[in-house]
Amino acid sequence: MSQRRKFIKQSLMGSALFLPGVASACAQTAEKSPNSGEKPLILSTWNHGIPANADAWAKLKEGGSILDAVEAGVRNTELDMDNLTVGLQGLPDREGITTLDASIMTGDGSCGSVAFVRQIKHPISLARAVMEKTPHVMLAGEGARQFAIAQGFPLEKEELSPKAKVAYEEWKKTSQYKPIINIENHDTIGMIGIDAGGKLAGSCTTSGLAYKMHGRVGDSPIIGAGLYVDDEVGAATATGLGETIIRVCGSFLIVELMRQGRTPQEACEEAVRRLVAKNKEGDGIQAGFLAINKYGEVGAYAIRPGFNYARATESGNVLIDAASYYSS
Ligand code: SD4
Repeated sequence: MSQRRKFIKQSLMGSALFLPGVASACAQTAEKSPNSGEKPLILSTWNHGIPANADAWAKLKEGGSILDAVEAGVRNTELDMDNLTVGLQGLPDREGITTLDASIMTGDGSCGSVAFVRQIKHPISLARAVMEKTPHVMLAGEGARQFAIAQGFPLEKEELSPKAKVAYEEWKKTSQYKPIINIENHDTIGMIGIDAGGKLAGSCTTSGLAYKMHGRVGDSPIIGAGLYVDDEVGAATATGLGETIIRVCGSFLIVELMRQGRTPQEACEEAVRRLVAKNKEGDGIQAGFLAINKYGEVGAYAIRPGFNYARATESGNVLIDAASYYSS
């Protein structure tokens, strides 16, 4: 068993919430309760969120800011060779080139992102550099790569990871362009966190849709789609078929619904309803949202079953199944 898998297993076994049914039930009731929030709190998408949360938590505990924490957390996933949807080991586009998208944001409105970037191992740190060292929010493609070089980021050799290479060779046999996402292929990490004092930050990083058109950019680097954070209200992040999330400005929508008084859970559910109504992609699609409000209450909801998230607080780091719009 790999270290990562072992860690996940241990984390689950150490928790009272490790039975999926129990976990969902607890999440449901806890999320509806107005006084259930816990701070600090780190949430992230999918089961690789467990080790990512652990790194984010460690960063907070050693005195890092919530921004440092959400950057450190997803850097873990960017190096995870088993994850084919994040980092340079991710599945390539149709041309066989892996291109990455990432964004980072803090609750005061500061944000940075990179899109369609190549050869950079930690696009989340490049997104942070865009936020902190340029007057811009977003850099894309060759410009992002040039900026990375200027900032001293090492340029990695452009070659597919062993697992991605096998998968790409297999895909090329039919070259079928069918953007199924999050049923067979998922794993983007979106992370949102709140510190003990109520400051919020979030991060999101992905290699995007497998076998996408060269140049395709998803929701993850788009502020308001894949990620949105506002200290006055809360934060949200998204995973799933980016086109569907961009159409409803998913993360911004959730934060605005919370601003109008919805709980994080109600806001995520409304965003999924909106997404289903506005998208004609048909049956096979998946997208999921995670949200927290400034009190540390949590929401999570997806189009269909299978979406889970990791939640780290002082009481542990646990994996929770999200509820969904469709039952299958
Ligand atoms: C994208 N939202 O590029 C990303 C993909 C994803 O889990 O979330 N995969 O559309």
